[in-house]
Amino acid sequence: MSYLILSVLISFSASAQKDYKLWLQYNAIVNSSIALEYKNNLKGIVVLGNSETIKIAKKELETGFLEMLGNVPEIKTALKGEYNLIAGSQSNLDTELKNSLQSDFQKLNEEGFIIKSIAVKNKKQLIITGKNDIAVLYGVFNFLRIMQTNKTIKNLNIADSPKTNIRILNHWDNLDRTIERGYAGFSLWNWQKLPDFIDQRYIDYARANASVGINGTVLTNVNANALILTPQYLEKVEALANVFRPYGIKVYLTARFSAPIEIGNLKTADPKDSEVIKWWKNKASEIYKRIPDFGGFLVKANSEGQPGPQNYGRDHVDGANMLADAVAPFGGVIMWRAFVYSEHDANDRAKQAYAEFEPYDGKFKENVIVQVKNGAIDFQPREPFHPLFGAMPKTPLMIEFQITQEYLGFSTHLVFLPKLFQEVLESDTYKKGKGSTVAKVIDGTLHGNKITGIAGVANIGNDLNWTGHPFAQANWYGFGRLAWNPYLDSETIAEEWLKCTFSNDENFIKPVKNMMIESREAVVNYMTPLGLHHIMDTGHHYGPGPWVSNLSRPEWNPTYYHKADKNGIGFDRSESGTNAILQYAPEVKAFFGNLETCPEKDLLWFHHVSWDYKLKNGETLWNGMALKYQEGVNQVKEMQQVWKNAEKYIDSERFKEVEMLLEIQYKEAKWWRDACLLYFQQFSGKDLPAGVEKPAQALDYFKSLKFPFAPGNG
Ligand code: BDP
Repeated sequence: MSYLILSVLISFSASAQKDYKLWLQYNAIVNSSIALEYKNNLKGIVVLGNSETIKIAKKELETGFLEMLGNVPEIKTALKGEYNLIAGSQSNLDTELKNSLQSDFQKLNEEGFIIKSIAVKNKKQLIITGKNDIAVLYGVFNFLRIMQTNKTIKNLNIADSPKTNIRILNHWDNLDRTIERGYAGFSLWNWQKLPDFIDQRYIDYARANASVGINGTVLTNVNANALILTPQYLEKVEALANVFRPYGIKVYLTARFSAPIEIGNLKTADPKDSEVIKWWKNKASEIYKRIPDFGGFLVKANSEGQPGPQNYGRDHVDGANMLADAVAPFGGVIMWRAFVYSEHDANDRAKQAYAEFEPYDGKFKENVIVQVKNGAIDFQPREPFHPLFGAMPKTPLMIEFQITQEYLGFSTHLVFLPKLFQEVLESDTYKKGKGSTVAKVIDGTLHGNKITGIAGVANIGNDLNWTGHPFAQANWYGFGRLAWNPYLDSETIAEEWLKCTFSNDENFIKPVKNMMIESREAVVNYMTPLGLHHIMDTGHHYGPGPWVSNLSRPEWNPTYYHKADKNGIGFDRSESGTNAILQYAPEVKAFFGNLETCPEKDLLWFHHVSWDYKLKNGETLWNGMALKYQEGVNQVKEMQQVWKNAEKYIDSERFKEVEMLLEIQYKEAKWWRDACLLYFQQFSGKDLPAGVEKPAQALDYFKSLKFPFAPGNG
């Protein structure tokens, strides 16, 4: 273990150390034949190059070997003998090596790596390389994951490049260190002590991100504060950028559109005003002087009260392009969010972003990428894919997932999100015929876009375990893995993560992996089954609130979304309703629009159906819905059992943490079931079917619950 990391961890208890180390546990390898294989085939380490990044790669290898195998192979300064692990970039390899790897290098992009068993002058070696040192670092982390997951290294032949360019965390961190929708403590960024005090956490954060290939971070909340753009703060941002750079991580900031007024003393922020244009140009060059590899800006404009170009009679294209011009000379990008909807628009909220943005296709500058949430409403436990995917062929679109669990039980509920992410990425938009998946839209292969990206709203705070729930670490990890390769299977991700985080024992892996995979459907079942959505309590979104109907903005009320009445329940977005389905390709429209073909998991998203509507299994809608709520509760009970059985395979501290959290999750799942069923029962007028437990309290009790201090709500 590196001295720096060791020194920060030494004061922690053993459990905190494990929690803190995330998926980089580097547990000693207990499988003796695998350990022997590694020892016999890796007798020396040759690291080529001398950059900060290469030093990190070297240290990581040393740490990995020491912890997993008990000793570090001989560190060599030149290639001598055989059975060496060689790590270095293309330009640092000798001609023979370079030539023998020529065709492999051709397969790689700038960040891709090669891990390959080769023979040099008839001597066996294992090489980790890429076109630059960051690629080598990615290769080293990948190699260490091979060791962590106890895979054989015989005949390794990997050439792996990330499929997206911008793989980025969006921190919704405020300058006072509160985190909007954050459930894992306060912000990591200690603005008061920066730039002079470099918290070890910044380094460990960068290391964790690099280990899964995340290469960007937006430090500040999309509901932005202009102060971050003042010299006083930029100096601090610069210090963070300096820490992150050797790990391949670029820093981005959110730009408050009205900053020219607030910190620039201008009278307007009109994107067509020459003073405003000049102000942003100067601001950009000021930033790039400090941070030459600054990534660019993320902008939330004219959304939920944020200022934007529309305040001046301009549109999103005007705003985005003006900022794009300011950062273009320095290679920066503008990530412009399409999360827009308005209380003055009587249209179905699910239709508004498409209606506004689709006509802008082809009008943005080259260095603008439009950031679209995975679904048309707002990070629900389940949403059909956003209709904008595939609908703007001439505009790069990046997808925005929420890793922090605003609508999925905060950091108390165990929910494995890669399952959700995968469902969206695999969805077929049909915009260019069958197989036009969301993954192909965002990796640029469908429309040939130059810039591509995936963003995840971070679930990270200064809790000892980073993410509040030990299993929420898997969502950070899984986001990174999917950002690198949006075609990865969530089961593979779960398995990797479990092995790297807890144990390689199959008796542990199998049931716990299944538990993770099932956990997503469990939360859908006990919160919003059959296509229900946005029925969380208001503001903080903690717990159920299907009864809320008194908010000033209609589309903030849960009653707007479920539309329960005596006749039935669900939001009619079919042709007979808001016709939101028209925003999808004809094949998808037909599929969702027809009750026969609409998947039941999305039923109430697209249709208003009667309480007696017959589900495919023969149950009435009311009975089927009640049984789904019960199933969700039962699934959590089963998760508890699986976890109990896992006790002997892991450390008692993390076992206990998860055990306690699952108990809360079980209680809250029952709360959701009881509150929602009692509320909807007022409309259905029907008894609960056999098999559904009777509520423990009356509806008024659930309605009376108030949580003024629920976290993450500003
Ligand atoms: C909603 C959150 C809100 C965010 C907003 C956004 O409730 O806190 O500011 O999304 O994405 O989910 O801009």
